[in-house]
Amino acid sequence: MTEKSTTTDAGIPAASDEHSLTAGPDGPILLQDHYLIQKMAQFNRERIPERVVHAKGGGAHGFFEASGEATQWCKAEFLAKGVCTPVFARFSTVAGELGSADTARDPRGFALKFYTSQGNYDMVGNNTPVFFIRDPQKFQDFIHSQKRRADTHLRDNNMQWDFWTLSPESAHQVTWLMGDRGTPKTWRNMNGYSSHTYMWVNGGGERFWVKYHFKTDQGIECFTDAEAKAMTAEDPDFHIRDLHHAIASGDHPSWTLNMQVMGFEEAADYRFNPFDLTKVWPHADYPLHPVGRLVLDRNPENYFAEVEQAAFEPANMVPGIGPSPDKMLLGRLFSYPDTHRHRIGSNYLQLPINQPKSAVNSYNKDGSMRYSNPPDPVYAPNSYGGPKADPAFAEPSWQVQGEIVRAAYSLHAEDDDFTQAGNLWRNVLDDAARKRLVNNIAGHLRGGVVEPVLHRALDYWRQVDGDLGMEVAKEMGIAAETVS
Ligand code: HDE
Repeated sequence: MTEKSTTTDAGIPAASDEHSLTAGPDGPILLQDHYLIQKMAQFNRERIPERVVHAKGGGAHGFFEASGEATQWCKAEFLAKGVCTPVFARFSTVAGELGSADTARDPRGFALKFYTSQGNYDMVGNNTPVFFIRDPQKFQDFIHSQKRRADTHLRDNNMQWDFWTLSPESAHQVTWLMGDRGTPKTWRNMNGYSSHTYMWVNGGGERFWVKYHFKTDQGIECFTDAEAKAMTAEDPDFHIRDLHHAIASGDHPSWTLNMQVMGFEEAADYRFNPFDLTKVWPHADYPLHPVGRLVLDRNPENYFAEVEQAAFEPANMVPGIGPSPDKMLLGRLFSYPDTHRHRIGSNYLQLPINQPKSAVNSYNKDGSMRYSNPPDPVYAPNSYGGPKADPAFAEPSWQVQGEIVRAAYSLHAEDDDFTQAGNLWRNVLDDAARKRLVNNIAGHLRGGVVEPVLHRALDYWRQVDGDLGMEVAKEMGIAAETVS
């Protein structure tokens, strides 16, 4: 055998990478050509199901270094001063399939896996601080409206606007989506947000509600609609390529993690429902507190092994971190491990990219492709020194009450579907950004949106802000007074 000769997957040296085994040079191929059959069979089984959303993406390894500021609110070990925790990050679009373009107009996934000393902590966010809906019951339908029609298998702007205009809670996120943040220039030039509210618990047992803001240290940079569209043709893998090249050339991107912190008791009377995923907490109410820095400094060596099979789950919360009454977050706690069991297999956490770097002492065993099984005793309680649960790690909790019901959230003083979207238009965007927003909305509406959806869309923007509604109608060449 040469120092590195081809072998079968069983490690047996292979005689040829060119010729099948035949009876005589011109004869039939023999069934005993195990090497040929193995190659063909493996080739037919190379694809695993793509992610049902966020299929197209890229990732990198790095680390998170804590400043220690967070320990006043959270006892999680990885947030203590100077602790440096390995991280794997994956960025993605939402609606496009595996072969789609990186620079399509879409929110971007911002998924982080912290391999902490207390197990994996997965913060699975987006590049926008809010989301389209506030109840997981509508998520599957929302995604169906953003993807492909049943008849033509084509995406359809009319279908998208039909859903959005019949779901007015979407207005805040659609304003973000149709604005500059919908077309980030690179993943390095965008922020990441938990979007959800989580619970933090400090060493003294005090509870807080928090939101995460990963602010890019590279500065926010966005493509215009025209630039983003052109890049979808010029280089559909532009974002993957940019991140890989930056890291390979030593230009390591970083983000500063800032936290908004709300006192546990303040939630009930806050002017907005603090758990409603379509709402932000104005920074004037709850300022940002820097608590550490995320750096990405190592490219994956194998895309399929490290990126395609990476499995993030919001349910992976380490001691000191818990969920909140945010219905969307609670729905996600089920969905992610479920999708991994389907897409990768029941032992997905044993794959190197998903394996915690801390000890695993669970009683789970067997199942397809499991290769490290727990020793005896494989049950609890037991008299033979098996691992024991520790009540000190009881999950964070909050009071709940009320009869079982299907209903919208109870309203807080200033809760509605359009005010925060209007605030974005009035108080955050400058004139140039407003102009781009109007043009992007009109351009998307001109892409096949028809009555009755079209007039509903114009009215949707009128409710966000009267001026914005007028500008969109004008750009569409429709008399504003005809918009109800
Ligand atoms: Fe996801 N989402 N999601 N999502 N999501 C998935 O899990 C889901 C939501 C996000 O790079 C899936 O592994 C539900 C909000 C990212 O691998 C799936 C709901 C936010 C990624 C899933 C939401 C996200 C996903 C599909 C509504 C930002 C890619 C593939 C209740 C805060 C992670 C997968 C990666 C992926 C479910 C809404 C972010 C189907 C049910 C809100 C970044 O499980």
